[in-house]
Amino acid sequence: MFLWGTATAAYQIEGAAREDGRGVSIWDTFAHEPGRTRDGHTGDVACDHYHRWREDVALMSGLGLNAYRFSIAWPRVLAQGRGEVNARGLDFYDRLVDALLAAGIQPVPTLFHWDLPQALEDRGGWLNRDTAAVFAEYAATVAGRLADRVPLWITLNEPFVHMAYGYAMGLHAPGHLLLTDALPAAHHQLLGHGLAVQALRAAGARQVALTNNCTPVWPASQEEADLRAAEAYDVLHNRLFNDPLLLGKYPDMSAYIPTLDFLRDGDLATIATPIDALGINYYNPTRIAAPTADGLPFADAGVTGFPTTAFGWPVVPDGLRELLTGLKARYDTALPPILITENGCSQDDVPADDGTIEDTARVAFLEGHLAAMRQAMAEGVDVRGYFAWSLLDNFEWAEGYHQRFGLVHVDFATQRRTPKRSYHWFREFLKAQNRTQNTDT
Ligand code: IFM
Repeated sequence: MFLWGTATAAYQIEGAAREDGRGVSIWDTFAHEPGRTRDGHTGDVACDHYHRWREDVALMSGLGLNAYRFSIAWPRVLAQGRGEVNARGLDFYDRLVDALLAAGIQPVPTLFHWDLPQALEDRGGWLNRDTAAVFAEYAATVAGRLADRVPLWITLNEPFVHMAYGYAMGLHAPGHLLLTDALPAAHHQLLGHGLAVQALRAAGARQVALTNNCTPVWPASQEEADLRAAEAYDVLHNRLFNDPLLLGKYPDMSAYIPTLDFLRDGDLATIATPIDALGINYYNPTRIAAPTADGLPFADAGVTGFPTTAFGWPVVPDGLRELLTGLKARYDTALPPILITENGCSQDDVPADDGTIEDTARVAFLEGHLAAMRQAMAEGVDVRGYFAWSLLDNFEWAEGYHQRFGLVHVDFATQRRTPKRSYHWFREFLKAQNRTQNTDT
């Protein structure tokens, strides 16, 4: 069955930051520090999904989805990141899973979508190798409770973004500015992934995947310096996270990373523990030029000549086809089936006087990207699912509530949910898919 879903993440929607024994995450800490997020927004309340999950499952049911990707808040399950299990935290996800299954929606949980327990950050976070093993213990704990009903698990969400924004550039929690010294945070996430795959399987999980955020990289020109910089960016954004997973080795980074002294015997074999699918999040291509003076081996030259989202990201649907066929060309038989685990756009959605929200640019975005995905499939890429980001407008990290990605509008003052035009469009699209599937069988 092709999975058609929407995706969300715990800190972006749940709220209830201090309820039922939930511990503090690095995002609670970071968002409460002055100047870290736009207008000082935090995820304390977010979409209040922790209390309104029934309404949100009903919205998904109304869409006709057969899958839902959400994330589990590690500090809700283990307030200190390890040790004593918070049963009330696990109960929440247990209820959610049951409600989804009752609605005919397959739950697809992600175990880590950036909300590391603060207690683990206090011991070095992902810079500390021990965090990898602790992550696997957490994975086993959650699977022990849910694996009887959850067939497909995702270990990490976008380890590149967590490393780059959280550890290299200081734009996300935990707010470190380490530039290329952030690399151990990538390695330990990947090691944690490999250990978690093994722990999940031991606990009865049937299928396991990891989600990478990938981007087609376009050199700003054919000049040697730009080509070299583009290759460096491709290595650090894409290959650093896909090669060890799929090929069991790191790409050559010796030109800008002098030593991989964090790498120990056996790590790469653990990271390459076979997975059942690769999650891909696609938003836009990246255009790269030779470095300026900021210590990185590349510079972002900006993609121009395309429409842009409210974030200013270029809308390039064919980039999804380019990315998928490029992955197939690069990894060939080592590439497992692909799930598009996120794809979407932010728009300044304002309700009209009659309350409707005509987000026609989002409809065009979805149409274009779905067609590009189909084209990649026609060109031989094995894609098994598509999850739109996002079900709800939510807390967009450093941008706070300023970027709306939802198919459903959320009024953050009242928590009123209003399906947008894109929600109605996606529902009709899914109905048509079902009709085709029924005719085919
Ligand atoms: O909101 C994020 C999500 O948490 C991870 N992928 C990209 C989305 C849009 O920025």
